[in-house]
Amino acid sequence: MRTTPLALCALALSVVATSLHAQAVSAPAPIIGILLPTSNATVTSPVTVRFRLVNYGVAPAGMQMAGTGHFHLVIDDEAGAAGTIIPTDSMHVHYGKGQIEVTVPVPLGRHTLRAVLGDYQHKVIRPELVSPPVTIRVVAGR
Ligand SMILES: [Cu+2]
Repeated sequence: MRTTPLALCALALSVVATSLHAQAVSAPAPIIGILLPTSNATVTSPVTVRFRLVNYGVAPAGMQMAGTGHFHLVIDDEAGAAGTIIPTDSMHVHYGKGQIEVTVPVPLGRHTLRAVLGDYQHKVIRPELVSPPVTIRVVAGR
């Protein structure tokens, strides 16, 4: 069978289209978020926080595996730049066991929560995976 130049051209185009498609499928953009509490929620402490992570993996701290990290809850602070170590205190909480839902004490009043993904060494991953801020109001329980 003879292959015409037009057929070769069509074949080449379909190979390009296939490889572009494969690239798009193999590296979809990761998404990080906080599912709970919802923005502007009024809650009592301790607060249940449920994280969301799409197109990226969760692994315990200390486990070096490409494409994975563990959650940090940052309260009333910005996330650090990529590569910086996330502090450890009551307002920068590490979930190094790979938790995706946690219960955390939060002081009374208005607070802003951010989920930040850190690598196996607790450094903000590159490029940064930081959730949109979620503002909550913590009130005294009955
Ligand atoms: Cu950490």
